[in-house]
Amino acid sequence: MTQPDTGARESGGREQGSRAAWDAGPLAGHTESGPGHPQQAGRTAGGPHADEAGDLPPGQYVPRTLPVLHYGPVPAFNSQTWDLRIFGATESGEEALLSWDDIGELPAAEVTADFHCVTKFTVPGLRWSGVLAADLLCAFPPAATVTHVMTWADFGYSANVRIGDFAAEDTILATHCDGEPLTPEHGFPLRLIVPSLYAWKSVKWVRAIEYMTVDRRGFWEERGYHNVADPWREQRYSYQEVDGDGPPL
Ligand SMILES: Nc1nc2c(c(=O)[nH]1)N[C@H]1C(S)=C(S)[C@@H](COP(=O)(O)O)O[C@H]1N2
Ligand SMILES: [Mo]
Repeated sequence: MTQPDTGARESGGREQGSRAAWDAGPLAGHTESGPGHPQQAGRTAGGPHADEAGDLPPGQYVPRTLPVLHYGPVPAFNSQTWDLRIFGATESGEEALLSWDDIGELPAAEVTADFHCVTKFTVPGLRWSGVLAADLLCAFPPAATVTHVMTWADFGYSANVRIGDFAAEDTILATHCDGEPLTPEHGFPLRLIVPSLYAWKSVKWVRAIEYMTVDRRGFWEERGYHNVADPWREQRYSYQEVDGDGPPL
């Protein structure tokens, strides 16, 4: 069940077939990894993590293992050339360009949260460490007029969130998950985690943060997925949007 675009594999007998990644939505490149992916060992539905989930958002279930989901290839990392660009409506009017070493200078923090994919799996109780988005906002302040933040990844993937969701106390730019450095397929070296929103907003391989004074749709938000994406309100698709949820499609 290899998908030509990513080489991703889907186990469990559900055929993704030759559906274009486009049509597959945030399920594109879906791999439910099985044995041979040691970072996922022990994360079973009947295990302790399931109990930590408590209430799940409507329509969600706890899967057997933590799937790997993304559109396109996994980027290579070079600590010498990697950078994080903070641009758009900054308070100072200047862009910032952070090196990998600069990231290590920012205050460290930890967040434990459930991870809700719009394809209906929830992975309970993941422990992310890195830099709180709120601390990044303090270190690199946006202009007072900023309403939304676009997070950009390698190869052009992007996701927009409201400034309030970005600044939320549990939104983190993660370098580690459950005490281990992120694996390449889960977003090494740096990924955004927005626990309050569906996981397509949790951009892997982050390379730029754009402060916006007007909302703009990201990759999946342009392709039929809800602009806001609150799992507790089951905001899955753009046809569910009401006035004020997002810019016109
Ligand atoms: N750069 C990038 N980040 C991404 C995606 C992607 O295609 N590209 N897919 C998103 C989706 S739809 C999900 S469900 C999660 C999956 O994260 P995981 O692979 O670590 O489980 O990553 C999100 N972040
Ligand atoms: Mo997803």
